[in-house]
Amino acid sequence: MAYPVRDSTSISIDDGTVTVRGWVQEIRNLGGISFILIRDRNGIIQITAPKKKINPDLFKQLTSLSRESVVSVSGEVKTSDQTKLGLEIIPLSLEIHSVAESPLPLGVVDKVNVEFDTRLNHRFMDLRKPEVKAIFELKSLLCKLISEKMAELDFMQVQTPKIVATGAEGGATLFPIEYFDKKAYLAQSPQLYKQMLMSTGMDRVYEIAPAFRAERSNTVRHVSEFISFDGELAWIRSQKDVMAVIEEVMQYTISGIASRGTKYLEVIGAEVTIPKAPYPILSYSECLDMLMGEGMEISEGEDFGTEGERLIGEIMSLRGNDMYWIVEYPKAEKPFYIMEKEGTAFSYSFDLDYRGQEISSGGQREHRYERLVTRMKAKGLNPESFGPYLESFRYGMPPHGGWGIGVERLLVNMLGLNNIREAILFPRDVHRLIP
Ligand code: AMO
Repeated sequence: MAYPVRDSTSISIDDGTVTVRGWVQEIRNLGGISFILIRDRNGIIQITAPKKKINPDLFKQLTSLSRESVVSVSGEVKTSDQTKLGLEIIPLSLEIHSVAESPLPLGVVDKVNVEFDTRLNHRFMDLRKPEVKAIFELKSLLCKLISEKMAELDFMQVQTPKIVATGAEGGATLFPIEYFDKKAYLAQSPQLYKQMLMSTGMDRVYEIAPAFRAERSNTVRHVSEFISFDGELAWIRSQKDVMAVIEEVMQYTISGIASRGTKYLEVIGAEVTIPKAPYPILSYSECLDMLMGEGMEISEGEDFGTEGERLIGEIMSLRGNDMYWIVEYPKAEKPFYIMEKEGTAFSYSFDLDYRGQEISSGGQREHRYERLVTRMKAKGLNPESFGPYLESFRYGMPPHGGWGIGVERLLVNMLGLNNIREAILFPRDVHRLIP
């Protein structure tokens, strides 16, 4: 064909006529001529219907369509300097697949500001907006980029159970479920399983899967269900080996979004900057000093909290760093599976922060059985409830470490969105279980 056609599955060409399939976005009736805009996943195309030149029945049908109805229109393609795409379609026939009721619960093109809750209540409609859909095109690309890089680094993709008998990240955020006659939970993280895999010889694994947290905190960064990108690798010499992998994956994915996601970034109006690498490494104590210097009331051993993280982010951004590590957290602050730095109050753990928000945490694990049990007990946990996990440490476990990255937090900070829910198709939080 001589004319340009969008790379789309909803357009087909047959003997010089083209058929477009999509949603009726808008109808402009100018009396002698009508314009109908049809939208599909890739964009919008204009149907130009001159009253005198087309079948009167067809004209009537076309101009009385309700907005958001789903149709197929066949016609002749003409180049046009009046449309963005540079072409328009003169209709020959119309097939109506589904008539949309009116009024619509939510406008797709209306410029009026709608409450986010209203948007989420009618999410299927909200997702028809190109700028909303683009976020999910980019999320899909992000997961693809992660998988590309992880495969290149020889990581196996794995799937671990999401129905579990024991939590790994503290009892407070566990969702109990009914599991036949047993008590079970939704997995907070694949932590115990990815570590168990280290004892099998699968020495580099990763997973991109849902994680569940009964988070009571109603914030723009916490949800009850998020996608966690987890990695675990054996034979590490220190946590630095883990950090090096993450840094490589982050640079690859962020650059990939910037170069391969341009089409969607333009729709959102977002610009992605590639963080300066290597990422600076700050110690917990350094961060504490920074915060005290800013007048924040915080004492040794305390978590920085949202406000503390934000302040550190501001300072780091003035230094030109969007992405930075925070290491040497007090061992009391970190989970039982993290290795202690012997003879100190610290641990071999890290957080990765992106523009003032923690997007990842991880570290070197305690792979020595006796010490692991001691650490569990010190944290008030009962080793018996971790039986199958602990068993894998008793018959040969290599040194290892890993991380968990919140995929939505990564994306939201990359795109400059202000609520994690913007990056979740159907978010779940304290107040939201539907749609
Ligand atoms: P952590 O609990 O820090 O570590 O979680 C890892 C990352 O997951 C994301 N995240 C969340 N995102 C949205 N809503 C939530 N409620 C939420 N909770 C966590 C964050 C966070 O940095 N097992 C360890 C990781 C490891 O050591 O391998 C863990 O889960 O981006």
